[in-house]
Amino acid sequence: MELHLDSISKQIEKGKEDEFEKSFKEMISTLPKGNGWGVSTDLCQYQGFWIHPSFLRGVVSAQQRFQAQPTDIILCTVPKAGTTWLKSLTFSTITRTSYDDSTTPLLSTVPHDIVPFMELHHDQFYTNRDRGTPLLSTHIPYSSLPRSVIDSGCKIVYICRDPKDSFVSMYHFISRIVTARKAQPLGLDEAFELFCEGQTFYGPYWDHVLGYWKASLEHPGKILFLKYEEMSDDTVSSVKKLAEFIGYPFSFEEQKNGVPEKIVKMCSFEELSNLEVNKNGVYGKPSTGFVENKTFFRKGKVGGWKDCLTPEMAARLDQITTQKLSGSGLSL
Ligand code: PAP
Repeated sequence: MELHLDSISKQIEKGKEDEFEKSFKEMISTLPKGNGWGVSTDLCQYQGFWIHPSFLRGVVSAQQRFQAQPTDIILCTVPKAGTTWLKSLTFSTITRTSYDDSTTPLLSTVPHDIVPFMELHHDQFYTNRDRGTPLLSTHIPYSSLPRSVIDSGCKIVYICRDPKDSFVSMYHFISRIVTARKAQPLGLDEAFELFCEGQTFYGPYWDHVLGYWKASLEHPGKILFLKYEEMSDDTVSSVKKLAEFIGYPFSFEEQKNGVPEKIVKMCSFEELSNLEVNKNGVYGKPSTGFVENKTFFRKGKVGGWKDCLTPEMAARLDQITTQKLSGSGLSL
């Protein structure tokens, strides 16, 4: 009898999946298409942002089915602004009484596999969500977040970065992926033009940042807004602030024993990028393709754009940034 019920519920699930797939395909065919930077398919413009179709499936699925819990902590990031770092720091902060620097799962698992990514692991979230830690991550823009994320009152941590560094990071990341797939990557000038026009992964960059910035001003207790540059400048203070915000503050005793400093060291670019798993492992799924873990660790520097952009390019991006952020109270 139980077996019979099991097979009926599997059929119902399969029916729902087929229905979702059909309506998703219909919807996607109506969306404006944009340059996909040499990655197999075009980007789709969905609710004002340019998204790769394989991630868009996850965005739509999450919008329809993801149920946030009030205890969730969602790491929201604009791509190439410090997701890998933020995942490592937050995971280590939350699990610090279970693991230390010699036992942490970060030693053998890429940070992206430690904190699930909503767009990629959406199928786990509405049925059999792993409740091991309350952490999830996403690049979904604020205005497109699943309704339950807003309604549940769960905490959101957002990180952004100087668009010049994010652009350069994205350009190298995509070039490495495209080259690994034996295809032709975009030239720097072409990629730069697309980025300036807003046609980048989850772009326009500035709209993504402004969405979370404005929301953080409206709901300061719910959204913590971080900048990569400030984290680099004083990582220990940033981690203490993060810990406090997510409800895992460091005790006086822990601070005296240098626990925040140990977490910062363990999650530093130097430590993580030298781990075997991050030098030789791969991340992804057959449906979206695989990426070498080492592509998430390039230079990890503030101002690294100077090696890649001309002064004219930098001035142009700065000018767009100033214009877009004007009156918002935010500077990047
Ligand atoms: P994602 O959006 O694809 O997840 P994300 O982790 O946000 O990528 O950004 C990657 C950048 O963070 C890389 O920057 P770069 O290209 O300018 O070097 C990467 O080097 C940097 N990064 C990764 N890990 C760390 C870390 N532990 N500390 C500081 N920066 C890091």
